[in-house]
Amino acid sequence: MFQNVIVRRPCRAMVEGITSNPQLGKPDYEKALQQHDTYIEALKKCGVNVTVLPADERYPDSCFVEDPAVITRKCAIITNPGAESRNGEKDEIIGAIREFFPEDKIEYIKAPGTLEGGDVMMVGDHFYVGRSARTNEEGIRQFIEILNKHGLTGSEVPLSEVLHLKTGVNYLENNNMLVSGEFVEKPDFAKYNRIEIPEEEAYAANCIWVNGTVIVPMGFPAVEAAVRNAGYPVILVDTSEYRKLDGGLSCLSLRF
Ligand code: CIR
Repeated sequence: MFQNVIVRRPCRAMVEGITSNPQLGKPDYEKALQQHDTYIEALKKCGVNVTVLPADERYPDSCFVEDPAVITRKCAIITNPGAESRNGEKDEIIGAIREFFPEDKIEYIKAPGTLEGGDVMMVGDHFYVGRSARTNEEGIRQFIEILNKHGLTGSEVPLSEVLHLKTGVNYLENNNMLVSGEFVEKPDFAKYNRIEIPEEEAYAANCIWVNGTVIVPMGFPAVEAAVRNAGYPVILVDTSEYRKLDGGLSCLSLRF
């Protein structure tokens, strides 16, 4: 169960955020704020306390708080984001982490290691880590060493197509996993009950389980139906403005 969630309000500079999909257009800031409100409401309905950090205009992508930190049951890990324009976000998330973790439970990924939280998927006490354009071999080595120190385990999953691991695969607890694209056939995930996402709805592989409920992006009927069929209550949240920056539901929060 999760008790807490940390989010950060999107900033006006988000229109300059990194994107691999410029053809979707720039995000509409007012709409993004409304969608963020709805996202926070959905989380609250799932019974978590939500800490809302203020917008930070220096970092266009800073609403995607999942990337500068990873929070486990045992410790918090401040990452070292591989995207240069985002790297400084790690220094801005520490204050919020310190509200919940003592100093000896806060760990750091250090250069030359890079790692972004979007590449980390938690399955109980095991963490899958995507080796991506943002997360390198040394970052993964440090991360797994930290996990082991705290009695947790981790393993590397090479990526070839997607930005982050959780762009294409997400764990819904109870052995259920949403998989799309390159993750459908990965042996790493063969032991799970894989719910395969049709290619045209691949964006919606990024759903989040929060205390029994699954939050699903709005506008992806096949994924919504599949998640309901798996037995979960569903809350839909429109994330259209975040999608324009390659961001989804998981990217917008730290859940612990
Ligand atoms: C980026 O490229 O870093 C942002 N525009 C999107 C980050 C998405 N975060 C995530 O998947 N965890």
